[in-house]
Amino acid sequence: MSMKKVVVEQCKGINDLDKIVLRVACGFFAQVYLYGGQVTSWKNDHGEELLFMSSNAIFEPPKNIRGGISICFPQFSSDGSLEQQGFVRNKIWSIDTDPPPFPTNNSNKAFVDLILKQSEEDMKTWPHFYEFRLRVNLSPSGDLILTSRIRNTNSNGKPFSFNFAYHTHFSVSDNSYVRVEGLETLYYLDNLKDKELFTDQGDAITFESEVDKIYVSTPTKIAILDHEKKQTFILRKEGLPDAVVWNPWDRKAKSIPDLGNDDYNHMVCVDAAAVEKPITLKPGHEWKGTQVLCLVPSSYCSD
Ligand code: TA6
Repeated sequence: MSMKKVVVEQCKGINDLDKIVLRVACGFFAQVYLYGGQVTSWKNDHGEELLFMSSNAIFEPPKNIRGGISICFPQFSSDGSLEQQGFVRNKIWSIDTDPPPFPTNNSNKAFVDLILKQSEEDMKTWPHFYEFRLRVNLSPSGDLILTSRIRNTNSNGKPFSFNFAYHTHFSVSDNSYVRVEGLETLYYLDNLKDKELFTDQGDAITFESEVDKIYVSTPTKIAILDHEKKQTFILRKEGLPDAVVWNPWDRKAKSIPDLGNDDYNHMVCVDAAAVEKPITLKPGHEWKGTQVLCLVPSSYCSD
């Protein structure tokens, strides 16, 4: 029997785009494209895909890849002057061959460090120097850990402010079996009602129509339960106070060319984010934001 081992290898993906494949001994797998620094796949030890990828996803710059985990920086949603979710998901990242020391427990070698710095083009719309280091890490038990470290390297003494999101598309059996726990009774900005502030007294979030809510000041742990698959995603976050919950539902889905018409039923976005209040960084300072995804069997799903 072949001993499964830790694998970190660079290879070619769709349209010959470079990607890094991570595999750990327990059989979990993940892959991240240098284009966008985007995780496009996370599979369990049975090879089942845990992240949603649009059936119409376009793997061709400058169009962002619709699915997996989009890195949204320096903007999220369409408030500011930049393109909707910022520009870093439309850039080719590099492998960081000289990362500053960043502790990882010594058994955990299935990771890759990517880096992106400002480009001439970006400077026209966002005139700041930055270093964005992204570590994609698959723990020995298969947890998917994304750590972003963003440093302001302006030499003109100017601080900069930004919004951020790990725009995470979970693959689900069918939205009628899905509920999100951990955000009950919290305040949220409703993107479908001019970002007005609301709160629901209900219990878990369920999906019967389009949902586009920015929950503010949320707990560090959120659960996404799939009753049909009898599994739960646990999302843990640090440095990211908000959580965005999005499902386009049928009508909006039809208006999104790179989203299959029926795809909305098999996806839910829950994004660890900093949206309500921008993060401000002084030159020389660094911000860190982490999202950890783990998969657990659902005790909730009693037969
Ligand atoms: O989830 C928040 C949101 O900004 C929604 O308003 C919707 O636009 C979604 O993200 C999709 O964004 P994307 O840029 O991935 O098409």
